[in-house]
Amino acid sequence: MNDKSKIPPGQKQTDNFPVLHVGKVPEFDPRTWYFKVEGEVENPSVFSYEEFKKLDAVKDKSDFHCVTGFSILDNVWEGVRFKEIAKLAKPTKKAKFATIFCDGGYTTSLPLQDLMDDDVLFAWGRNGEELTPEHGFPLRLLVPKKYAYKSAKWVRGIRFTEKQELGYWEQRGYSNTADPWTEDRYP
Ligand SMILES: Nc1nc2c(c(=O)[nH]1)N[C@H]1C(S)=C(S)[C@@H](COP(=O)(O)O)O[C@H]1N2
Ligand SMILES: [Mo]
Repeated sequence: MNDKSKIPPGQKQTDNFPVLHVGKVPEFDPRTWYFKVEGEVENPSVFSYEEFKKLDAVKDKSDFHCVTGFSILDNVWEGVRFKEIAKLAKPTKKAKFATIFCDGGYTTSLPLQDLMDDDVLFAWGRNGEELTPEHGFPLRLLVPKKYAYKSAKWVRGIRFTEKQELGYWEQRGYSNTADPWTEDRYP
């Protein structure tokens, strides 16, 4: 479906799902995989794969905008909301940002305010199917309101912080606000 009102300026809609990342797709072993929550929280924790999959999951439809210019509308993601994990972790009063870290060293970070939105998910499924490894299986972040370099693949944990730690692309000159509607591509 073509819905021009949902395509931000300078973007083109695509119906396929391009694969884009730096480095190689990491190996996944459900017996050794874990998800770590650390930093400015009252309850630091480590979830096994089995434990993570038992958290309250939701389905949420949202759009995906890559800074290189493609947009994919109406993806139905399945996973756990960021705010569900924050509820368990209990960020301290000092916590204002979170860094999402991934297998292979990729990172991104956002103000907690943005991450607490209902559409921010740690997802394992899209449109009724399990994500492929290339698209981030077993777990990727989705931050639909931001350019997709904030939607980190192969996520292994969250670090709540008082000050923002710039992410991989943000350190390399991409906009830290990353708002597709105002074309925050570069600073
Ligand atoms: N771990 C990791 N996550 C990543 C990236 C990456 O290089 N490494 N690239 C980002 C960028 S720039 C984009 S556009 C999307 C692409 O996601 P896709 O390959 O599922 O389309 O992943 C994001 N997440
Ligand atoms: Mo991207």
